[in-house]
Amino acid sequence: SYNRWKSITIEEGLMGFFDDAQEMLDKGVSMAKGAVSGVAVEQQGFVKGFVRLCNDGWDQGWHERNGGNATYRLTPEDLSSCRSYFYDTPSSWVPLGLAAPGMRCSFFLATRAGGFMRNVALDPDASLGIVELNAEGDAWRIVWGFKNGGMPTSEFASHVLIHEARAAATEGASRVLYHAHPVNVVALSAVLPLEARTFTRALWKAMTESVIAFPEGIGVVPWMVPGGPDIARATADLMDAYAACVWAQHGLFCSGVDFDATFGLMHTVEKAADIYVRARLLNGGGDFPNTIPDAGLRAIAAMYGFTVNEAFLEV
Ligand code: 2HA
Ligand code: ZN
Repeated sequence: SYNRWKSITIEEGLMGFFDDAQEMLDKGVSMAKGAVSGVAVEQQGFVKGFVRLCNDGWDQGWHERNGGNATYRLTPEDLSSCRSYFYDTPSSWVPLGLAAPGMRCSFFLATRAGGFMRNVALDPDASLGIVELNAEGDAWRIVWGFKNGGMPTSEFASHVLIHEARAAATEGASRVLYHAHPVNVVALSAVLPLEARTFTRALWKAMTESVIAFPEGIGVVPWMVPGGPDIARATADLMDAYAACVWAQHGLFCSGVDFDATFGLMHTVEKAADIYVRARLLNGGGDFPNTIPDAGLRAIAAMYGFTVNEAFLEV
């Protein structure tokens, strides 16, 4: 046949064996643990979406070294399709350092403390884990992943408290939290007054898409020590009102109903910051003459039928 001389790679040659072996392994796990879905945790849609977000963030240059972290709050359906793969014996309970009673008994997929975003796709069950919150919402334990000894991100307390705030603000719709270190947002925090209105107006007026992506504006937390309960409370207080919040001299926190919305928000805020920074540089560092007028921002909202935060517009 004409296929006779078709060349294949060594990997394609090996794949046949690999598929058979994988199928047997999967069956073994399912039978041993009584799986209902038969779809391993790594193959679940929400885990694939999470891994893709981490990898895309790395590709964007937002995650030097162990910079950045992410969490996803599981739905009841996610939980029932994964539960059979959870550890027979979870880790012991670890205090969260604060209480988020609104998040009691929730399960979160989380990046690993000290993990590098560039490695997540290579090794999801070591780079990621699923963590359960106790009935008081003040302690967690590992039920899946963090293979070879690991624990959730150093910002886990922030994540849980912000999830609580965002879930309350969105009637439970918000599920994804993503923290990154995008260069232009951090650079802007060196020169702009560290408050929500100034930051929001700079980004809204520099790029048309901004007001559509974050019509409520973005919050700004002044520089604080990361990883502790104080920055967690300060951020959660602001993200009551905003889906995104800048950490001065550090990075950006974004939330959303799914991975696309959350990644897209991070991307849009950073792109607007990039344009703003370039425009100031082109103009010798100062304010530049051509920006979207406030009436124009109102007109975009009217045309597309959303509400813009009037407190950040001039009358
Ligand atoms: O996960 O980005 O803020 C590492 C960090 C801490
Ligand atoms: Zn950080």
